[in-house]
Parts: sequence; structure tokens; C-alpha cells
Amino acid sequence: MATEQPAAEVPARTGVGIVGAGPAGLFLAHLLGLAGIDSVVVERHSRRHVEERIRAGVVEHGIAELLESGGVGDRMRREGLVHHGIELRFGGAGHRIAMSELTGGKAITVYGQQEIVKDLIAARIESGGPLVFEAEALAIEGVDGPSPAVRYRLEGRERVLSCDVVAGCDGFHGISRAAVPAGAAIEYQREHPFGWLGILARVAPSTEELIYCRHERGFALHSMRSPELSRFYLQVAPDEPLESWPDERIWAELRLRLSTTGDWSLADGPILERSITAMRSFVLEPISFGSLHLAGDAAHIVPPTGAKGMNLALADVHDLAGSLTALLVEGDEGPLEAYSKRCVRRAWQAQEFSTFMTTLLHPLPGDDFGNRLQLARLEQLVGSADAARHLSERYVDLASTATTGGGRS
Ligand code: RFL
Ligand code: PHB
Repeated sequence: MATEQPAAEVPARTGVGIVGAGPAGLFLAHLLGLAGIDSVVVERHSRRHVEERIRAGVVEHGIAELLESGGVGDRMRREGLVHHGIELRFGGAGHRIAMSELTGGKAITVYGQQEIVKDLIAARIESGGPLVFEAEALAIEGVDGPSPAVRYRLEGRERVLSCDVVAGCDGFHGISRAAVPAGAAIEYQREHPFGWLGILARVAPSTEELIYCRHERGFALHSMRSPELSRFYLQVAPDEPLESWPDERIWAELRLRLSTTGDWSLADGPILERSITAMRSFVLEPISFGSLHLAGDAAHIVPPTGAKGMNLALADVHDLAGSLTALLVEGDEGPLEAYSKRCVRRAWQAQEFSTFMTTLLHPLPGDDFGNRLQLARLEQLVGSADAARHLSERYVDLASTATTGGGRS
């Protein structure tokens, strides 16, 4: 398959070598370009693969503003669905959490991660900045010195990209973390005893706002991508084979879990995509090592219940772009020195919220006490404006506010 960037034209030297063209790597390249800083992005997969990979769907209030102020938010503002509340459903009844009312008017935007990725790729190509698909990074070398390098394979040949700085934006399964010197960081992690079966279906959503549903049979989420496309998730065992979930079983299970005592019903339609994801929480601390800086899922991952992963990734690289600009344009090392500390703080705030949402909504087989506690907590959330406000503040706008305990970073 052809690369977007002819191999002969890929520079051998750049300011910032970026590994990975997910939301983190692409937004970083874009912001650096705006500041006049050269970068090269190397991405293992094809353009088509990264543009079609279905993942996140919720963009926080402050993160939508960051995309917009970077000049890559126009289509999101036109086509994204602005939501002012979510529904918590349990015990057969729905309860609206009026997030905008509770947060002084903030809202989330429902807009697919792959749409953000498409917008960022289009912006990068328009700017003429190097973005190399089907270029697999093999190793990052020399992070202790002033001229680190990314070794990568393109069209069957190994190449070297020399840089001033390397940004590891290659997700949880990337190679950047392997370049972290032995003993230089601590890994904190937790495996969750369930996974999510996710589907995308061609059917109008049966709800105007997202429904987070706790049911004795397991968690269910009704989300969406557009007025014609619905997205659903079901809590399943972490090692559940996808083959044991034919279409009829998925719809029957969604109907059971989402059922209410009222007259709500769920419309079904053709399933366009399905996958099962295990759930993990992970934080690396610190995330800067000499001239290597990690960002996004390469540095930390959260279970998707809080809808924070992509937002964190975008917040990290917004911070990293500002810090690199201070260093490479103004010669000020201060912001980059504290980059890791700010990101780790933000990551733990996101972990706290994601763990809260995950343990609130996923019943565990056999844990009668814990399962009963979930109901008590849900009752508090829908019965107390203070509890609902605390949830809303963290749900609508955590990633762009979490480094300073309230103010923008
Ligand atoms: P990505 O998106 O994984 O991108 C990393 C890129 O690096 C490439 N790569 C390499 N390239 C070159 N050489 C190598 N050796 C490489 N190794 C890897 C990969 O091909 C890839 O293109 O990481 P990034 O940019 O940090 O972005 C993170 C987000 O993708 C992730 O946090 C979110 O998708 C998480 N997430 C959600 N986040 C939200 O904010 N809101 C949500 O509603 C939300 N829902 C979700 C989610 C994640 C989910 N899954 C599938 C885990 C729902 C689900 C089901
Ligand atoms: C999604 O639409 O993919 C989505 C929405 C909310 C979440 C996770 C995923 O918490």
C-alpha cells in the first residue's frame, strides 16, 4: 500500500520526532507547526487504518475549546452533537444529570475520535508537514543525550530520524516506553475483572443523551455518533470470545439491561463494527526522561467508563507543545521540566474519576455487598445536587483543568 509521504522526501533530521499518529501525535504535530517548530510523525499503520479505527466519542468542554483554538475544531462544531446532560439508569428507572446547569453552562461534544483524527490528518497534509504512514518505529535511542533518534522501518528499509526531542505518542502497545531507562519510572496498574463489548449500529439513537446503565446482569452504555449511528457497550467477561455474541444476543442483552418500567424502547439495526476491549488502569511516573517525553495512552490509560482517555491525550500534548515552544523558540527550559509532573497529576485525577465511574456501574458476580453499595451511591447521585454537581464537573471538564486544581494549565 502506498505511503502518503514519499520515502525519499522524509527528512533524516527534525526538531521533534513524533512516534504515533493517534490523537496525541497528530495534535502535537499540528500545534508545533503553528509555533513554527519542525516535526516528523511516523505511524505504523496506514492512513486508512487510523482514520477508520473506532474508539472514543466524548470530547470534554475545555478540550473542544483547545481543538477550536488550534484551528481544527470547525467540523466538530458543525457536526458534533452538543450534550447538556447524561442519564443514569438503574433499577429500571432513568435519572437525568443536568450537567450544564450544574457546571455553569459547560457541555460535552459527542464526536468520534476517528473524525478528530481525520481532521488532524487533513490539517497536517495541508500544512505540508511530514506524516509518514506504514513507518514502524523500532527503537528510540540516545534519550540521555542532546540528539536522540528514532529508528524506524519504511518500505522494508531501516532508517534513522535524528531529533532534538522525541515525543512518544504511540499508545499503550507502542515501543516508546521501552526506551525509558531501567529503574527510572514506576508503573502503577490495575486490571479490571471485565471487558466491554462495543458495537456501532446503523440505527437512529433511541435517546437524546448518553445512558449509563447499571443492571444486575452488567453495565450497558447507549451512546451515538450521529442522528443515524448508535454506539453501544456491554460489560462482558474480559476474555469473552466475540463469536459468542451473535447480533440477536447483543440486541437481546441490550434490551434486557436497558429496559425501564416506563414506555421506553430500543430500536435496533445492522451492526457495522464490533470489538471486545479488556479494561485496564495504568499510570507511568514520571513520563519525561532526558530528551524523551511520553504523552497520551503511552503514558497512562484509564477504563473508558469516564470517557477520559482521548481527552487526557489531547491535554497532554497541548501542554507538551507549549513546553516545547518555550524551550525551542524562547530557550526557556522551565515549562518542559515540569511537564511530567503536570501530566501525572492530571492522569491521577482522571484515574480517580474513571475508577469512580467504573466501580459505580459494573456489578461483580458474587459481590452482593459491593453490588448493594453501588445502588446506595447511585441514589446519592440522583438525590443530591451537590453529588450530581461533583460528578458533572469531573465528567464535562476534567482534562483541561486538572493540573492546577481548577484553573487552566
Ligand atoms: P492511540 O490512539 O493508541 O494512538 C497511538 C498511535 O501510535 C501508533 N503506533 C506506532 N507508530 C509507529 N511505530 C510504532 N512502533 C507504533 N506503535 C503504535 C498506533 O498505530 C496509533 O496510531 O493513542 P493516543 O494518541 O494517546 O490516544 C489515546 C486514545 O486513543 C484513547 O485514550 C481513547 O480512545 C480512549 N477511549 C476514550 N477516550 C475518551 O476520551 N472518551 C471516550 O469516550 C473514550 N471511549 C476509549 C473509548 C477507548 C476504547 N478502547 C477501544 C480502548 C472507548 C473504547 C472502547
Ligand atoms: C463512546 O461513545 O464511544 C463512549 C461514550 C462514553 C464513554 C465511553 C465511550 O464513557
